[in-house]
Amino acid sequence: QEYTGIKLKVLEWSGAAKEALANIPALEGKSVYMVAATLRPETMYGQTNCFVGPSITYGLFASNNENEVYLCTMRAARNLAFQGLSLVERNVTKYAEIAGRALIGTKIHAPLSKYPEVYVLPMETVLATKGTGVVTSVPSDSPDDFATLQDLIKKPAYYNIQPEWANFEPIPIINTPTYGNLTAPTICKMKKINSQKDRVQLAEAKELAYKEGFYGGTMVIGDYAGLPVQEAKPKIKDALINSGEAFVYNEPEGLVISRSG
Ligand code: ZZB
Repeated sequence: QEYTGIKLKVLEWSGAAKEALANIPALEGKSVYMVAATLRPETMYGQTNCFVGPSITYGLFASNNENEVYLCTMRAARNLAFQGLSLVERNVTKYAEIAGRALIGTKIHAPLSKYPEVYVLPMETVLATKGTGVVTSVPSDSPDDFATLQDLIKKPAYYNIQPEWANFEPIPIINTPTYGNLTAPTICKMKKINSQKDRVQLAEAKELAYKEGFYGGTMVIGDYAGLPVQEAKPKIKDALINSGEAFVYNEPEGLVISRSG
């Protein structure tokens, strides 16, 4: 699976992260980027936050750029090391470890987003076994992201967040013939999805949103406004990579053990 690794620059750590990462000399003077794996680089204009799994353990790793440190799961760091993106080829250099829970409330800059500063928020369903364990959130076009944000907005105290961290409206970025310019909110409404816990409906919603966005979508924001998503997608991906805000991140296919041979 080929993803785009989006670099979300840490602007200000949450209180808990500040404490956990104090007194680590290797981090001094360096920029830390949370790395999010996405299949939809053309949606980066609509980022409203980033999600981490509260009980997932993340690491801060030396990258191939001496001024930059990457934050992701250990598993992803190993993949990065085999793709020439670590300090030492094929080797992982870990500076620190931190729980997802401690990252919540960290302020980040998400490239291309209409909102210059957004926050790290919790999502129960982030998989540690996929991508980087960091998920960038586009509620306009991802039903999972929209449903999770609705949960957080309804129960900020329960989820241990400040209401203002989730107070970012979905941004219209892609128009589709069937669902208009807020595809995910529209599908969630049609399917009566009320929470991130509605797993079955959300899986169907995701499938619909992917198909409709890719085959029927037209960009309504950014340098490629007016272009079909199919044409804009590779151009936006290349622009992000050329500006140093993203890189190609490959995920090896899971090992399939065949019983037949
Ligand atoms: C931004 C985005 C915008 C995404 C969108 C989707 C959509 P897939 O298809 O199952 O491989 N993702 C990435 N890593 C994880 C993880 N560890 N746990 C949970 N979710 C993860 O899923 C790939 C997508 O799932 C990625 O692309 C990411 O969210 C999320 F408008 O990035 B995406 C209709 C979907 N729209």
